[in-house]
Amino acid sequence: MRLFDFRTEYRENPLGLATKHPRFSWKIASDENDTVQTSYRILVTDQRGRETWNSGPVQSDQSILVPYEGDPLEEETIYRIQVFVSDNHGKEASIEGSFETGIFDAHHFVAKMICPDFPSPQEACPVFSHSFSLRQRVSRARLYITAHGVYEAAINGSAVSDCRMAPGWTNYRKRLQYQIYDVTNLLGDTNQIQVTVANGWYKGILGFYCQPNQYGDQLGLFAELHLQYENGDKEVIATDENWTVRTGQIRCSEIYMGETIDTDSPEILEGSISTKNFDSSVLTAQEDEPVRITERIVGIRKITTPRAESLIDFGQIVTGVVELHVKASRGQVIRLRHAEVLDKDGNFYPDTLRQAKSIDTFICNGQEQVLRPHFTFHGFRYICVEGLDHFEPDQFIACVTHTDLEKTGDFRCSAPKVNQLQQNISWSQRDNFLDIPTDCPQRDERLGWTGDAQVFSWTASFNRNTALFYSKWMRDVASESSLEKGVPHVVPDILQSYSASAWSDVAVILPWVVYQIYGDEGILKENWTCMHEWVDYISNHCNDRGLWQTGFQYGDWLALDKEESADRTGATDPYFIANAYFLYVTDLTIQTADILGHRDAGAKYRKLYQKTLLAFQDEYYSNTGRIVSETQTAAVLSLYFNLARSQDRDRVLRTLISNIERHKNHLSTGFVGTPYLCHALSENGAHDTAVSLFLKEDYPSWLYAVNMGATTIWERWNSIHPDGSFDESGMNSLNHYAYGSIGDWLYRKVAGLSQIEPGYKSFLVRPMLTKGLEETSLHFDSVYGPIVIENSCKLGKIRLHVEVPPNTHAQIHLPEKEEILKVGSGVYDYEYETKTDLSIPRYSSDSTLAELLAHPLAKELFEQMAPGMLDGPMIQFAYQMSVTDMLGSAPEARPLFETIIEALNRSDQENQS
Ligand code: RAM
Repeated sequence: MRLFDFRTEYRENPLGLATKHPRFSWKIASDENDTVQTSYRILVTDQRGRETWNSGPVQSDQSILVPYEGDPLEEETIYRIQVFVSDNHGKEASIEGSFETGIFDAHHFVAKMICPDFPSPQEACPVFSHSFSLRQRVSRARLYITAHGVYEAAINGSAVSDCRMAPGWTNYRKRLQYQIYDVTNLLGDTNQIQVTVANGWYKGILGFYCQPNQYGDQLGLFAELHLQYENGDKEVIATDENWTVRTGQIRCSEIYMGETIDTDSPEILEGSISTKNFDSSVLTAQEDEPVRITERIVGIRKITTPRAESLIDFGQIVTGVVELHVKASRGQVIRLRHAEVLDKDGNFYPDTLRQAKSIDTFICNGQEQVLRPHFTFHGFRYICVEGLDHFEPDQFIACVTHTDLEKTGDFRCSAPKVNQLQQNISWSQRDNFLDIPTDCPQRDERLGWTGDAQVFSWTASFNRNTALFYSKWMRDVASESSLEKGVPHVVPDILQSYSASAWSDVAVILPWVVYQIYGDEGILKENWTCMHEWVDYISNHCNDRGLWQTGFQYGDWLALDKEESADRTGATDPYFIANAYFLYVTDLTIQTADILGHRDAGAKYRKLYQKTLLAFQDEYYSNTGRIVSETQTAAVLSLYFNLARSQDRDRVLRTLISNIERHKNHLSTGFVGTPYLCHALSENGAHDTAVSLFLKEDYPSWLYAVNMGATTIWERWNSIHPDGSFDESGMNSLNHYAYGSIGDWLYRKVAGLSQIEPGYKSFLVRPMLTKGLEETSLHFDSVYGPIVIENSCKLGKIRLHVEVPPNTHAQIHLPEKEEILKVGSGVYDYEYETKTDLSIPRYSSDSTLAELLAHPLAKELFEQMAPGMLDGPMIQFAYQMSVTDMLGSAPEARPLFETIIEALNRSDQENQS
């Protein structure tokens, strides 16, 4: 037995920790099966070697999020943690880690928020600086720093970190994150600290109306350098009136609009420092992983468009900035414009960006230069290069930028297009997790739309570890929600619109998802007020029958079933959705009350649930089980949220299936129905229908976009039409993760992993055989360790490989078997015979005659069975027709075609085996 991956509050040996009871987690590896932790002991010592906590042996299998319960922690102190574990096989192991505390009480900061004053209004970014010398040798130096705006800091010319867009975006009125950097190695005897501050989200242009100054019209910097000298003395160097400020090379910078950097001879203006009132109680230590450049993609090709534009293609839609390597003449102006896509003629098409200009401008200095914008980001695959005559693709590097979350999950299968879809989902997540979960990264929006975040949260949390990211953002949500107004549509809230179902329901759903995936009860505790107040808000707005039927709703946003009316909310009654979600979040609130031990609240919400459910069933289902809105989404919510009366479930399922059939086996759902559509089918005995609509390749479907060359998830099912023209809606992002929520179904149903107990302490393994996917595999790094499920069903054999981490249990449902195997940790392999064939035959009645004839046996078969037919005078007109279309005018040929199709598929299969 061995312990690995020791974490404190999800981080490895964190710095600047501001929690007084940090929680410790570790993972267990073992060669023996059925390993369970039987006890642990935790020992914490401070930097002077003093023991601050000895938990003593604790008989417990808890190996995640064990809270510190020793002496009060001191500020700015390094602690060492040792964990000793015994297991049920009598084995012992230990692991150690450390953490360093920061500042617990923001009132201990002494710095002032300093502002730049220039003789005239300036667009150029202020560069603050301060020089200082050290009294003697420093043993430890920590920089605490934040800004009104976004900043980058350097000491003696070296960047203090690789973090970007710090301090991130929060509701600055109530919460402002500061960062903590170890800068010990950057210091010399005499030093200069320099900090550039740009508008960012604080003062920059934001929202559809491109409004500046959302939080204030004055940039600011707040920093403290905490020095510990080797002799034990301490010194604090803090921002105050003694700092200086001037303008620098960055002439202007806006998130939406782009940045201009003049490296030639910009006019440098000296300013003076003033201070502004600042309430330091809003300060909070960085709560999640920072934004970083996580990947660098070199330009893959140069394109000259029909309009003679010179472009670079990076082959992938990304979020970030482009770094240019160039030697141009002094004063030469190079402009990079950004776009996600080319139009159908192959020209540069920046229209999906709407008013976000996304233009970076560099003024060169005549030397070899590496130029990269600092305080902006764009969503793009292509750039248009202006002002440079000769260049090669490898001079341009797309720097992929997002919150640096650990990758935890992957789904792969034997169908390349589905793998591409999975990759597109993963890219849209990376591209939109930039400090907050955004709807899209490219246009004049990039906002924390709560509905988008909510529907994608399960999928996101399979793909990457979202625990800290969502915990941070939920604090933002809670900080802007109230019983009176409800929950905002976007967080941070710059729209001042509140309370729409499926969007505002984020208040309950997101903490629930984090709890389920990471077993973190802390997020439930922290959000309890916001969760139940949202339910109370709805309940306060219900009519006397107990239903919520007033106010604005987004309905089933962008559903196709009402496309003709240009109404974006779809055909499902928006109040059906509102009340369905009301019931769903009330149920989650009841479960949360039980977990947290709020018995009175539990009873109160149970009563509310019962009353609402009856009113809902009365209002929205007929006596014979017919739903008032016979849409896919209404049926899906009825089934998935378990709302229909039990005797009506069959009818609701039939409604769903016949609706799908009416759409020729296609979906018609929007943001609200899509995440659960395939789940509802698979859970109710209609997995084949789910699979058939999932694998559709024509519009509307997930694979339609894949076939159209998408590298991310589109906002609309028809963002790009088959002829390459665009949906003209003016709201047409090619990088919107909401429909990527299908990822959850791939993980949970197709690959077959669901948590039974939170954190996957126990879990269900139940891969569902899926026609068209002969092999599936899932890897998921749970908080207990890696879970693996690999399944194949081909050539008459089912094989299943399962890895169950120590200290967990699994229930394995083997495909096509009745019994449930209950297992402890270990590696399990199963192999048995099956008659099921998951391969999709190549030929069907959708094949064209030309496709049939491409098979080497086809001509011979036609000649044997219908001599002379292929020589007929009209036959060349039929080559591009599908078999179904041909049979329309010649039904008597059906047996002929059926026999030939079967023979060709059989021959394919024989060749394969
Ligand atoms: C759009 C956003 C988002 C959606 C809202 C309702 O502007 O892009 O995806 O949630 O509208």
